[in-house]
Amino acid sequence: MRRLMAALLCIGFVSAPAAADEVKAGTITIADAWARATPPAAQVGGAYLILKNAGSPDKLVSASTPVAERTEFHRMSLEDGVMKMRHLPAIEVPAHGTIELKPGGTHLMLVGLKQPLKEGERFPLTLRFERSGTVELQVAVRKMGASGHGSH
Ligand SMILES: [Cu+2]
Repeated sequence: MRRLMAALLCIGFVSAPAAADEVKAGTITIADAWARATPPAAQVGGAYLILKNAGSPDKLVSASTPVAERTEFHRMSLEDGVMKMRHLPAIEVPAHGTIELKPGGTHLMLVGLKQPLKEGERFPLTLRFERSGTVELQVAVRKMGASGHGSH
């Protein structure tokens, strides 16, 4: 298993800093998938993307990547002046709606990072939708920003 993971990492990481392409799964288009570069000892990282649905209501029910032990859905929101993070069981994508996962909002949380996310690299991410099925895409790693996952 460990060897398989290592092989996946080797295939997944290529030096291609260009913007991630759009990928389709059923009625869903996934665009602009990116993750924030992490410091060397980081255990978690945030990943973001845009989901556009051209059809019936759907749900993102799971996500996984070889670079982390698991991928969770989180939502950050300001409540009574305090930033709170909630764990979501799934991310709803309304009919003919667009959902933007972004820093400070709903995001994918890569938990148990197996290596730092380095600017300019890419890694594979698999998304599974309730109706639209499963799709693998590449996530572009961008530089560490000022606003981020401070509350983790
Ligand atoms: Cu989070």
